[in-house]
Amino acid sequence: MPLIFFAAPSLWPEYEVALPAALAEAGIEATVVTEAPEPGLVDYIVYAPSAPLQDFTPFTRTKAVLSLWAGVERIVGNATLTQPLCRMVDPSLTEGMVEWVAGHVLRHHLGMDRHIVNPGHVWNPVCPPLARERRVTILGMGALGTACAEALRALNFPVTGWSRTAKPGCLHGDAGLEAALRSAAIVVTLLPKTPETENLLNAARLALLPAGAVIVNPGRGALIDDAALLAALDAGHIGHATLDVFRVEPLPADHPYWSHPRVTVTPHIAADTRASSAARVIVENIRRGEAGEPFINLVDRSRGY
Ligand code: NDP
Ligand code: OXD
Repeated sequence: MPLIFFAAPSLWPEYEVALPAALAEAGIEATVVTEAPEPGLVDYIVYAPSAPLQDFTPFTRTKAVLSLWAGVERIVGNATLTQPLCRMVDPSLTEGMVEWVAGHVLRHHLGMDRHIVNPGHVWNPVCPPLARERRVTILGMGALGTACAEALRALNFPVTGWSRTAKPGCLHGDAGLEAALRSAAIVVTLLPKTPETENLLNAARLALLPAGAVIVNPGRGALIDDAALLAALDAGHIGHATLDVFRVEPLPADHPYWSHPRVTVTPHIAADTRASSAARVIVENIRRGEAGEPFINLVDRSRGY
């Protein structure tokens, strides 16, 4: 019977029903513990960045570390973590991200703010263009970027995708990035944080965007050079930035993003990992581990995501 160490105590109240239920559904008998057990006996570790566990060396028998988060930048570089690391790819998380991205893209596309906040009661009949006339660029065409692209295309937005590797219908490389930015009315960043993506949207790249372009970032704060973004907003080159993720979270009270009139801050809520569906993803990997099948959602350490 596998021993599972649920190493994120603050999340246990959400998972204490969901995880046993998913194990029972899969017909897996397992012992789940939340207190640090004898490390040499642990088969699987369920992990979130809030977990105090940092040294994985003693977990000699552990078959996989299963992350409750999609982004693994806070654990992927841990030199003591030599066990397979799987990240969270979950239909409910994807669904949440699609809704958040579509909502914020539509807000900017339709100019909703003009009518929602209109203290002067100004009759200002500015009709938005059709979605088909507004190109959205998505940087990062993985699980989340691909689903967002599909939803936005269903609304008629022309979507340009950009990713690290070449794939059909998707740009890549520096020239691809330049083309993707030059044509974007709205940019959605859904990249992982890695050494290659840090400060990807720097002053030079922001300057490639057409004047008035909008940035929507539910990826990671470090993808954007904050000072360069603030300068581009102040210069009027960037029309608005809707930001869900930040270098420091919670965003410090004195951060200029809070008070900038053309920045919307949301508190890292774009896509939550929901216990009932995430537990099934975790359990599927435990099933695979026990059956000797390859894990899903395995992180490639050399790529960092
Ligand atoms: P995936 O790993 O499925 O996709 C990542 C995408 O980024 C891939 O298309 C990949 O390219 C691309 N990419 C990675 N590095 C580079 C690079 N150097 N240059 C160009 N493209 C690159 O991740 P997900 O879609 O599941 O998640 C994306 C990110 O979203 C997470 O890492 C996390 O940071 C964030 N997130 C935020 C949440 C929130 O609530 N705000 C919730 C969940 C996730 P390729 O396809 O070629 O590999
Ligand atoms: C995640 C996140 O990576 O919530 O899962 O940002």
